[in-house]
Amino acid sequence: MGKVLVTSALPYANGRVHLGHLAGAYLPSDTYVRWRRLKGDDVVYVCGSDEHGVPITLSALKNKTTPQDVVDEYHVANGGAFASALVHFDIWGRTSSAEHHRLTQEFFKVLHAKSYIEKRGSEQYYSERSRMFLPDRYVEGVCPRCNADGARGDQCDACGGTYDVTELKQPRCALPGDDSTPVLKTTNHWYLKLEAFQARLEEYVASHEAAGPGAWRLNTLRGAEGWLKAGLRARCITRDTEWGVRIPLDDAEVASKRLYVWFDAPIGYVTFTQQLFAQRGDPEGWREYWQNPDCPIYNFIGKDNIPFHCITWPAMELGYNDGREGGERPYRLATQVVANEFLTFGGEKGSKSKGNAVEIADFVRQHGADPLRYYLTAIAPEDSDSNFTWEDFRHRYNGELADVLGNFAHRTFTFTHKYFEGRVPEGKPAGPAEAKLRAAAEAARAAWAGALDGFRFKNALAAVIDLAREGNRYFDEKAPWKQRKDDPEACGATLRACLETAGALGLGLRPFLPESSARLLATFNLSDKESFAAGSALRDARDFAKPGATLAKPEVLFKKIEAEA
Ligand code: B3M
Ligand code: ZN
Repeated sequence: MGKVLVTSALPYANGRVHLGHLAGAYLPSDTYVRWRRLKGDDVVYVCGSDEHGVPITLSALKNKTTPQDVVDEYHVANGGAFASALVHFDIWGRTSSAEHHRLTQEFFKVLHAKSYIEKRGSEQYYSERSRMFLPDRYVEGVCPRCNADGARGDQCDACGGTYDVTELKQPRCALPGDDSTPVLKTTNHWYLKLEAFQARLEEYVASHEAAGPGAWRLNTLRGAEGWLKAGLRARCITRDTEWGVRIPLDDAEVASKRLYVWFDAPIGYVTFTQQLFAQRGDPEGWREYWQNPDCPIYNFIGKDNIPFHCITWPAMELGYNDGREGGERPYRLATQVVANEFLTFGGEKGSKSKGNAVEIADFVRQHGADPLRYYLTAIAPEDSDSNFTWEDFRHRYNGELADVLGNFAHRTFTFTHKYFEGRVPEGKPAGPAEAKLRAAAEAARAAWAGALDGFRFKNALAAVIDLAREGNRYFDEKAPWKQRKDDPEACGATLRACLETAGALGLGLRPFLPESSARLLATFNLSDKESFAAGSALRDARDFAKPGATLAKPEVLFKKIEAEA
């Protein structure tokens, strides 16, 4: 039972998180955290708002407010949205905090002192009218790839292409009230020399090729390998903006520049862990998660974040380790980077500007957290993009949760109440049909645990539903409503086997549907504490249904959702 660190990508505090975010980086990590805790591991789970970046300054300009107001609003809204979906981080931090700025500057200073960061001149767009250098996002024009107008400085929404801002055709300034044509001028920026880490990163990535729990998914491996094959080059880590972490150098040019958001954001994982342990009164405790070779680190992200987690952030950690003061233990690189594909809406990626995505809090208000968690896991975009539709949600929820699992638990519990005074019957010794059902439960449990260990959440959940299907088949075959009259002892054996299976289902749901799992298991009159004593190993589901134990009144677990008019 060891220490485990889990992180979820820090969402930008520049818009409300939607189901696409939840499915990509938050629900899988929360599920995984619940799973590891169920196994008795000591898990720390960190997340928080990514509050820097030029797009936030653009939002502020557009809405005639300040970047601080923008991030204050979304930090609260997004924290609430995750909580409503029962995604429970140990800390919900903010990269605008003083501690985070301090630690980011520390990383910069160490990397700079080791000459992993250097200053270079480059040509950049400048607005004569506004008298400022323009970060890429402040320039718009015609896409050099597909000729669509309104392409952003570094990326085109129409074709998804990325390019250098200087390739943009007919560039114009994108500042509110300034659409002048920018001119190229020379300015200095600071660059992280990624090429210095090429060999070590190749080795790191290759070590995650092999099969086993440390193996990365194909999308992650291919993404990282793509960068390595192209050859790592220095990346600019500063921007012309006054919103962000100050560059900790004695240099007149730093005044109007800040560190690039992707330099500071991953450091947020560390800052938040530090803040969490400071709150717990153990200010050095974070090191046992970050600098401990026995503590695995799992990063859950969306696929667009792969290079930052598999290349740039590990490079920063390696560089920091090279320059750290004697005595400090080295940072450990991530064991697993679990990257998901996208959840789409009407076949398109959810986006704020399109307004096509469903907001988390809205969904939960309408249908509750567990139905949402069920559906997003059932269609998890693990290997390819998957599409959200309301109709499919109703179909899966009604057809699987309500009709299969909910129905099995309900008929089992109500029958026990009606004919066995609400007590788990002893019944006849188990026969071949009971043995078969138990074997199915054992097989389901092995498939479930193996899939959870391998980050295959969709398969793990399917194993639970399949077991419920098996349970229904057994119930129908045994027909206890007939057995009760012909052979009450055999009927007892049937119900006992069904109750054990219901216990296994309650346990199986636990990482996925925390509320429903608790409600199901509460029918066995065991408190959560009794069922899952802290630090205990995985409970045998049969313990839930001990002969003679009294059951609480069952409730309907999953009410059917009517089709919308
Ligand atoms: N904020 C990007 C995103 O939400 C970014 C993740 C940071 S993780 C350190 O896609
Ligand atoms: Zn384009």
